[in-house]
Amino acid sequence: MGRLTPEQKKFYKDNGYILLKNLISEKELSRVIDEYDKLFKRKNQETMENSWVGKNEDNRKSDSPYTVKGVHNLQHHHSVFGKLLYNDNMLDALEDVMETENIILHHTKAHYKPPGKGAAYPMHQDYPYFPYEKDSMVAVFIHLDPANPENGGLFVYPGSHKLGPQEDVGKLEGNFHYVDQKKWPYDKATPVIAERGDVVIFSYLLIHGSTPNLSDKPRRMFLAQFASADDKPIGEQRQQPGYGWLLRGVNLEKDAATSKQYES
Ligand SMILES: O=C(O)CCC(=O)C(=O)O
Repeated sequence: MGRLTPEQKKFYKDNGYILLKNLISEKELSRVIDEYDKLFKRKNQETMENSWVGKNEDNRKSDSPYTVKGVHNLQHHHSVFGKLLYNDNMLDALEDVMETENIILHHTKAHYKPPGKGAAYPMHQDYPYFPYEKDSMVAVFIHLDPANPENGGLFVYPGSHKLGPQEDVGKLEGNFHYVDQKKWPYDKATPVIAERGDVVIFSYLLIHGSTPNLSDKPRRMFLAQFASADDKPIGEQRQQPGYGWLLRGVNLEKDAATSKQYES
């Protein structure tokens, strides 16, 4: 069932992202935020996976104010996150932008940017982390707090998804993936100003990043990555525990052989 207007669909096609309101009810959002906060509290922050620490490896230390705290695959920590993946409004919107009703999960994650100095994400494409043959992969970025340039909100280069994969400067310099920051600076990118509960869907080819959190409150987000069931990963990729979970439609490509159950 479609959800987006023809104008919204065109906006997504032209720009590679779209900001959507009212996909998630206040009741569901509050429940998610409650369990999100409990999860982050439950996990000793020292032992949590740190998704992005900037160039200084010392920032990996748990007490570093620069660290972004990350948890992957939250649906394995509390059922509320798995339920969120079946949100019909979200899946309706995904159907519209992905142009398929057969939608699989790749993974989910949460980034908690601490107040004051939570690190920035340099401009990057998600593509090099998990390239797919048909480029069907999209992210759904759910804002659990209002976001803007001051508190570490998203910045995007509208239309950059049409340029295909860009030079992966991050890989040349180290372990992460990011594009040439001089060619794609923050100050020429478009800030995505979002309210609590707003959702941004964007292509994995869209060049995007986010600024440090300079506000006095944390900036929380939940992100899920989805692909079309008939798309295939290119090359060896890091295994994701929830990978291939069908959230809507049918997977006609799925092999029934037990030996192939980890393939999409
Ligand atoms: O959490 C953020 O601010 C940015 C996350 C992001 O860009 C990503 O995970 O690809």
